[in-house]
Amino acid sequence: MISRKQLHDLAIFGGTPAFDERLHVGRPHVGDRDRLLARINDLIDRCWLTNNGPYVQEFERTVAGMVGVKHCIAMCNGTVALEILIRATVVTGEVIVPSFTFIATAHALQWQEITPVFCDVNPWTHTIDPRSVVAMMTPRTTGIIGVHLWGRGCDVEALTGIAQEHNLPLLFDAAHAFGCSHNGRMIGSFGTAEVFSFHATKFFNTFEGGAVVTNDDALAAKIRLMKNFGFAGYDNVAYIGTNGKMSEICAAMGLTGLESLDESIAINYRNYKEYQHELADVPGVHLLAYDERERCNYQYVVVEIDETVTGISRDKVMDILWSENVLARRYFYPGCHRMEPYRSYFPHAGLLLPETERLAARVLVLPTGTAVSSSEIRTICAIMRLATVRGGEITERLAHGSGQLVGAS
Ligand code: T4K
Repeated sequence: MISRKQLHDLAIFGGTPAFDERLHVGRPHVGDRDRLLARINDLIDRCWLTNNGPYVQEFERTVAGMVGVKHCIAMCNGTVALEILIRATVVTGEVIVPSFTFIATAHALQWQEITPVFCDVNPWTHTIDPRSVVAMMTPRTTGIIGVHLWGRGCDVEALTGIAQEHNLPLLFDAAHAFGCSHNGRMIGSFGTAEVFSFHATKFFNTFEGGAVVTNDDALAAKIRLMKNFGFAGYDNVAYIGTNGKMSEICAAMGLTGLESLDESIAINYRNYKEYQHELADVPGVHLLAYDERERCNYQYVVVEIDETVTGISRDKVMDILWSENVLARRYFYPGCHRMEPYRSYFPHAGLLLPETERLAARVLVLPTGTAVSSSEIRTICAIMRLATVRGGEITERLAHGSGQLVGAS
């Protein structure tokens, strides 16, 4: 293994990169390939490729059972699932949503000309801050969307109280939170309805995919119509709809992945513990903790770099990692409010979002999943340790042009 003890060992200063091949934050898990291929053969033999086929129905039943809800409506991706759910419940006005999330949460609103009003997050959990929700309310507020960021449950109880008091639908973007619980109850069963993403980069995937989960019978029926052009039967369109259907091959991937879900979580947990152990005593590097009393998928390994302690910015640490072929990501930089069109609509939004601004400058997501071994994690952590313990010196050398930036940031 390549040592990372001296500054000249770092690839950014001319050393050999620690990894020959790039390490990604989210390599897709495939599960048992033979089981998947058998299912694909079956669906080809059946000649039933989409439109509510048997695999999609089985997938929906299984997910609903796991989450403990009456309805799961599988979709082609998480973004379309969000759009359809929002259209089925909100329709107009302003919806309060955290800015510290993937851009899809905000776009799903704006796409339908509903205004996302950005609120701040709790600095410890990175999830929506209920006090900020209250502060952002106006007479035009028509809903609240909480995001269970990194798979950590929002303060569901406080949000439910606010939503009930103001008679608003409470939706959750649970894109990260499949297989996670909050206060012992599975995420997916809270609020009016919740949305999962099963994108390839998630610990559990259907290539592309997503779902709305809910206990509301009428809402589920409406969403089923909406994701299938509004068809209530042959030649009978009952509602405005779109094409949000999940295909059979995606459901085949999902059913296969569900069979190895525990194994995927165990690997993520092992990786998380390895990072926790290796980074515990690195000053200025804080690993986001998961509550181990809850069920958790440990999909994201999230660190915060405190530049006031390390003397090196998060972005420079990321450049160092990229030059070593570790493709760490600064999700969800710079915050939705600093992306278009929101940046132009609300140029001063950042003034009301101090925690979002702070996190956007500090957060770095590290590689995990089945494609990363324990020894690779130890090497990543050794790089992080060297980069941050000698951060001040590195910053100075880079300022004088002695490093080879790879253009990650
Ligand atoms: N709400 C939230 C809170 C979300 O985080 C997301 C999606 C959504 C809603 C919307 O759900 P979907 O409509 O996507 O179902 C990724 C994903 O595309 C996105 O699904 C995810 N969140 C977001 C957090 O991350 P990028 O920009 O990181 O994708 P990309 O292509 O850079 O891939 C990440 C890493 O994974 C790379 O290092 C390459 C590697 N990779 C990627 C793919 C696609 C692979 O190794 N194999 C692959 O097949 O967005």
